[in-house]
Amino acid sequence: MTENRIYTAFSSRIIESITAADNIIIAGHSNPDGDCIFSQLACSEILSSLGKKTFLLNQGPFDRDEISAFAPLFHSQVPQDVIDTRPLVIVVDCSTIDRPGECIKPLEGLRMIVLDHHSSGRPFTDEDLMYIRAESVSTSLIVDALREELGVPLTKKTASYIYKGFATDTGFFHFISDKVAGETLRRVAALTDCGISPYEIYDEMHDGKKLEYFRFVSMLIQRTESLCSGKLLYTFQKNDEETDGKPGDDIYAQLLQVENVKVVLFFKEKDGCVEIGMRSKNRSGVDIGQYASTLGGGGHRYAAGARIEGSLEDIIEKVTREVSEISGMK
Ligand SMILES: [Mn+2]
Repeated sequence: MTENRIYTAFSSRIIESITAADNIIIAGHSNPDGDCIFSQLACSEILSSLGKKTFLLNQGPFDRDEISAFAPLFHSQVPQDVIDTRPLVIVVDCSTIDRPGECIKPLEGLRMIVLDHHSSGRPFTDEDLMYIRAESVSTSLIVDALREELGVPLTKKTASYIYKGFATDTGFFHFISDKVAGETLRRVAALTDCGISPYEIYDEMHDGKKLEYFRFVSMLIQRTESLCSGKLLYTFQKNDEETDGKPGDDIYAQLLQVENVKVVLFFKEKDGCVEIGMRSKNRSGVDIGQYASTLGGGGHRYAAGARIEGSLEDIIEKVTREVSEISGMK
């Protein structure tokens, strides 16, 4: 057996807190993605099998196709009678206390465990209640490591959730650095040994999009601007331009293949704010997560986001100027 480098042991306080708890709230970030939702669902399956009563907390919106069907399983706030039981709280895929949104506020003061893989953030619980592994490609694989440590066998349903979280954050086996590939894929192989079908899961998570959606994506790609001799590409979506689905992932997937590109930015105007999705290319030398944190956002080395107030034009000007000043972009 090859050594476990990423998923080293959980602290005894984490294990003891879970063992002792009867009621457990599992919270994730607002505007959730597949890794967040499927990590929450997997965590709930695992803890339920130990006889725990779980409560899934996520304020949504569940507007991504691959997660929308699961919305009815989640609550957007915690009723007082649940808080009164002094439940344990497990927060997944969040690097700061504000990521879950308003719904987490009434839970401050309860014991919180944090399971996360973001490289930047601000700690919001005791050190020995945090299990943060920036090298883990998804939070769902951290949940899988917790399952293993708790001695809970994999079921097909749990394996499917963990795989979906993994697939979301790696862009289906794309974003996996050499350093962690072996340990990561051995864990994924154990999931497929449970009888899940990678092919079916891919189709389940992608099929059913409207042709109109792809016409919209192509319009956004059409208006892409190229800066820094093609090293920086960006496009934008205005307030009055609506579409079903989230074009970001399809835009990054295409534009990151353009020759010489190092960074792709996607600006989305929304309610007086601008959401900025940022991706940098593997081996580009650009840590876009580090830059996102200077805007109050967060993420990973190659994938990050931020949300700032201001006009679309001003923010495009500021962010493209600052990104082009990052070393290696000129
Ligand atoms: Mn994640």
